[in-house]
Amino acid sequence: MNEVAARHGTANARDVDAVVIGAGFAGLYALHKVRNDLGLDVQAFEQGSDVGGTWYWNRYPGARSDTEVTAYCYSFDRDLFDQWQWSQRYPRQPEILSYLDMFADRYDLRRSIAFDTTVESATFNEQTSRWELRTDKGERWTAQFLIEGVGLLSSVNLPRFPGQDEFAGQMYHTSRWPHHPVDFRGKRVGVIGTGSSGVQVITEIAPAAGHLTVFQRTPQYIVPARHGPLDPELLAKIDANYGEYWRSVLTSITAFGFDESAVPAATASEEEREAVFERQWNSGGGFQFMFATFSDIGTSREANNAATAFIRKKISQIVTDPETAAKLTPHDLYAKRPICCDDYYETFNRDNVSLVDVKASPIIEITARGIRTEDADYEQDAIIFATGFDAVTGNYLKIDHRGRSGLSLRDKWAQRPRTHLGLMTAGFPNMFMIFGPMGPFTNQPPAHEAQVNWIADAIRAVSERGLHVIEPGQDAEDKWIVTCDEIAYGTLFPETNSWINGANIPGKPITVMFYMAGMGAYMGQIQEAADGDYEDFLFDKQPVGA
Ligand code: N01
Repeated sequence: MNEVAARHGTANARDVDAVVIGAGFAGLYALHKVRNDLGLDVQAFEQGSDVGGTWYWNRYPGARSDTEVTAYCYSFDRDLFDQWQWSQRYPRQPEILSYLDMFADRYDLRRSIAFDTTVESATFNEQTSRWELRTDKGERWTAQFLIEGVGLLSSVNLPRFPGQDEFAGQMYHTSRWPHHPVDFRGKRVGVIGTGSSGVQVITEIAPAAGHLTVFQRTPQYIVPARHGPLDPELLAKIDANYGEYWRSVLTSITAFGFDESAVPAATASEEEREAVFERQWNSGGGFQFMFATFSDIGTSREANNAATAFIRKKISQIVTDPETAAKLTPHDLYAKRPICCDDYYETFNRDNVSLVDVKASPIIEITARGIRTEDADYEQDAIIFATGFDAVTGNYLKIDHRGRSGLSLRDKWAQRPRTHLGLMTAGFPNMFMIFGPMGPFTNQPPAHEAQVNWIADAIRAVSERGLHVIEPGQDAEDKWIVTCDEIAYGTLFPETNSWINGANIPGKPITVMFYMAGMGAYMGQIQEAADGDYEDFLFDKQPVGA
């Protein structure tokens, strides 16, 4: 028995080269990359009972991608891209889950994944330079490399209202939806929350529900998605020039695969602006409305005002009851993660749908019979929480990470999360994050691939040098934080509160959590870090006697 292992309680631990946490889009690709391409011995852990991550958990009615699916998939395997036939422009959750199922089978990934398993702690042992992990099953593992794809939007935010446990009906959270169909026909259903999840579930169940009451705290700008079949012309274009398509995704701002505008709104006349917004409204897409119309909606107050005035006008035209229209109309900036959904405002013209403004009259308790606000009681048979996530940092901080000298990640990130390139954090050697804080604010699958490729190259660089450990220098991390802050404060996003800056979770630090300069610029940054021979990083050899 290794003395060090005995001292650290890892005598019965199983040793692997790398551990991957998470089996969603990011974790599956990481597992494939480091096990099948690099040839490492890898163990993956996943809390769910199967693969899928976000798409495993978010099974609520109406759940679907709002990214054009040609950019919401893996790019590295051209045959896979050609063989998999997506049915729609924005596929529904079951279709995306089937895709990830198929991906896991195609690369024989399941045999390396322990499902229904939560990693509770990860401790870096400085004597062995290995991570020691403990799972909720009481198992212990050690690994040289730790790769975490734990999900940007995965840690559930379930507010606690007084009396919640007394409710006699059914309660659901969109992100922990049962695996069996839920029948809302004829039922009185209350939905709390009107973000991306809320608007999808609201529009989907409204036709079936007996009565649907929407409890809205903050109105949002919601543009149509325009669901429909995939555009054959787009497919033909990608087919003819596959490499060029993905290069354009990776050099764009959003990585969504659409043509982004280079035209500032101020260069267009009011009539031209109207025409551009109208065209986009009719062709659909939330990120498209923000980034394909004009180049500066997210950075110029005037451009932003033009966009919001257009959407406000649409709300007033669509919603027939002026009081409901007024409640649905936002007056703040359009600077949150954009939302798109078909028939959202139209849904409030239905006789069986009503809207309650819970900012004006807050929810004070949940009773056995329903939801009580300051002004009224709303009896419900079912309540759906569409209240989102402790985003970006939530799942990282659930794991008790201890880096060098026992440094706790929770302590290190107490004021704000700190990383270098969204990939690593100083003092936590060989620990890689996929979509960690201060990563790019973009469509995720292409960014996951880019980050995992970078991680695989970094692991290769460690072994090619005959060394054992890589970690970011403190200076590099400090500079990255300043860079992220400067870029974010050059946009309008910090001026609104949402999960993007942590403001949706009471007590969470409100701070910049993304690199907001876009995918192309981010690719430049991570390539520079590797091409510059990792000069921002520290390497170390394996301790003698380990
Ligand atoms: O969560 P959210 P989400 N009392 O945080 C309200 C991705 N996603 O799950 O705005 C009353 O956006 C809260 O109100 P307010 C996507 O990136 C993508 O909808 O804080 N209300 C808000 O209305 C998205 O941005 C898709 O005042 C409370 C809502 O709950 C991200 O996930 C689909 C409350 C939460 O909205 C998060 O979206 C779904 C309380 N105590 C999700 N607490 C696609 O289409 C919270 N709220 C791809």
